[in-house]
Amino acid sequence: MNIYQNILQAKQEGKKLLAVLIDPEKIDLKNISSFFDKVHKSIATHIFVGGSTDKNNATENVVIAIKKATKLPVILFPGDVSQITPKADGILFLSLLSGRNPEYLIEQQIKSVPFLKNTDLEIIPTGYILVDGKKETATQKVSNTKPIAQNNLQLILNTALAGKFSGKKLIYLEAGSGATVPVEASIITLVQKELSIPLIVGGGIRSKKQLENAFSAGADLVVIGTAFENDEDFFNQLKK
Ligand code: 1GP
Repeated sequence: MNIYQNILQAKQEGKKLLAVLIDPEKIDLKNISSFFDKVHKSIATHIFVGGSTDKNNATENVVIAIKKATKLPVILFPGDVSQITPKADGILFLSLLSGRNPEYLIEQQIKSVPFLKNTDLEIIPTGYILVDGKKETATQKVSNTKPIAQNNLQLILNTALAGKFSGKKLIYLEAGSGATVPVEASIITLVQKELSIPLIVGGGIRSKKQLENAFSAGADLVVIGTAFENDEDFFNQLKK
C-alpha cells in the first residue's frame, strides 16, 4: 500500500478524504468492533493513531487491535518518539513548524530514527502548523509552543510554503484537538491555492457542516477525533 500516492491520487481526482483520529489513551478496546462497524459505514478513509501523550504506552496494542478490526490504512500521528510502532502502515513524520522548540522541530525526529529505520512503515514528511483554536490545547502545552493567530495569514501561508520548500509532502493545518474554533475557511483556501501538495486540516471539527466547509474551502483530508470520542453516532451523519 502506498499511502502517500493514494492521497495524491485522491487530490488529483478531487476525492475528499476523512481520517478518524484515535487517541490510544482514550479508546476502549472492548468496543472496538462496534466502533469500526460505524467507521466502515461512514465516509472515513484513513485511521490516524496518536495523541499528545500516551502515558500507558498503549499505542502498539491499540494499533494491533485496530489492524485486526479494519483494512483502512492505519497511520501514526505521534506526539513523541514513544508512540512509534512498526505495527502501523505509515507515519506522519511531523515537524512542528509553527513552533520554535527544537525538540519538536528536529530532536524527536532524530530520536525516532532507531525505531524507524528497520521498519516497513511508510514515512511521510509532514509540516505541522498549529493555529489558534481559541483554547489552550494539549499540543500547545506539551510542545511548549505558541499557535499562530488565525488573522496572521501571511505567517501561516509562509510557514506552509517553507514546509513545502523544505520537502514536506503534506501540510497539516491544525487548530488543536478539541479546539473551540476550527481553522477558518479563508485560511484553508489561501494555503491550498498556493501549496500544490496535499493539505490536511483538523482540530475542532464536530459537525457535518464544518466538515463540508473544510472540504469546500480546499482541505484534501480532514481529521476528526474528539467529535467521534464524544458521540459515536456522529458517524451516522457521515454515511457513505
Ligand atoms: C487533533 O486535528 C486533530 O490533532 C483532531 O482534532 O480532536 O478536535 O477533532 P479534534
